[in-house]
Amino acid sequence: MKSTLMITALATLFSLPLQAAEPAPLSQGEVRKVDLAAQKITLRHGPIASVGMPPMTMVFEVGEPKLLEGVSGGEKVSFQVEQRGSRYVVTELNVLK
Ligand SMILES: [Cu+2]
Repeated sequence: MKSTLMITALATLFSLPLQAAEPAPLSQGEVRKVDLAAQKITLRHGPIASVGMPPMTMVFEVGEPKLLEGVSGGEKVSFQVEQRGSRYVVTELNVLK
């Protein structure tokens, strides 16, 4: 009986930090333009809850150049955005097939 309680307590302790560390859900968008040289991407995006942004078309910086590899205009993507000061940086980008 006592050990069951202990296991439950441990499970609770360990699951809380895991939930807190979960990344924000991905946002959806469509690629308008890719600028490899400037490491920028123009996306028409849906709402981005993680940074409180409504749907719009805008230019994002890209965290790593390799995120833009094989990405071209017209493709649907899911992506993650991080706000760094006044800049919005795409940190994850997946082309949706
Ligand atoms: Cu925006």
